Amino acid sequence: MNIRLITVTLLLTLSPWAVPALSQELLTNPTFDTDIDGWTTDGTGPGTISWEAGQGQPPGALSFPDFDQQATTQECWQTQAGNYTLRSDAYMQTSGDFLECSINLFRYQEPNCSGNATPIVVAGAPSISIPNSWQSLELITEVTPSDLNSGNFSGIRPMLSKQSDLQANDACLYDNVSLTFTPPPAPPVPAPTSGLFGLALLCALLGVVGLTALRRGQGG
Ligand SMILES: [Ca+2]
Repeated sequence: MNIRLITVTLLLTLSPWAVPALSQELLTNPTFDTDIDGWTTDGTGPGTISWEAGQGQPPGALSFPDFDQQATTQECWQTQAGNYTLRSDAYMQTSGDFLECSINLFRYQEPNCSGNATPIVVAGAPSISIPNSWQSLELITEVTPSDLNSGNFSGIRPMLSKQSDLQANDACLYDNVSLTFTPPPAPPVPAPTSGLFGLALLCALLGVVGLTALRRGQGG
């Protein structure tokens, strides 16, 4: 067995370091390559959403051509404790100087996203006000166990929205949407021993590793 591998294994086994948590992408159609399947209007706006073949990076984007509008996923996730990160590229297409294209995460009373919907960030998501250029939006929120116990945080769903429509041809375009969930770090790996005995054992094991390396060095 490789000496370095043995050393790293020993250190990981005996130290109380936490194992880093891995992020998981939740969305199934985040880049709109050929369609906007899986995305729908939330029923509150008067207009529609559509697929724009020639827009986006790479081409294929979700577009809001009409007045005040929101779009969400048909899929809903039962909320878990951890970090949720929502990202999107957004393009504010307007002949004026202001149009709000924003992203948000909504929480629901029920795990199937029924009941009251409340924006997680009450003040609203990041919005963009630079016309006719692609911007990157990002929203990160932490869900704690006490949030889940509050009884009003069972389902979670992303929301793209277009507001403050002022010009005739205003549109919000979205591409490369991403919703990732990162669970809390795993609890520290317990050391097999504790206190001075554990320290002595670590020193002894590292000594054995060092002696082996020394002998190999002398032998080779
Ligand atoms: Ca695209």
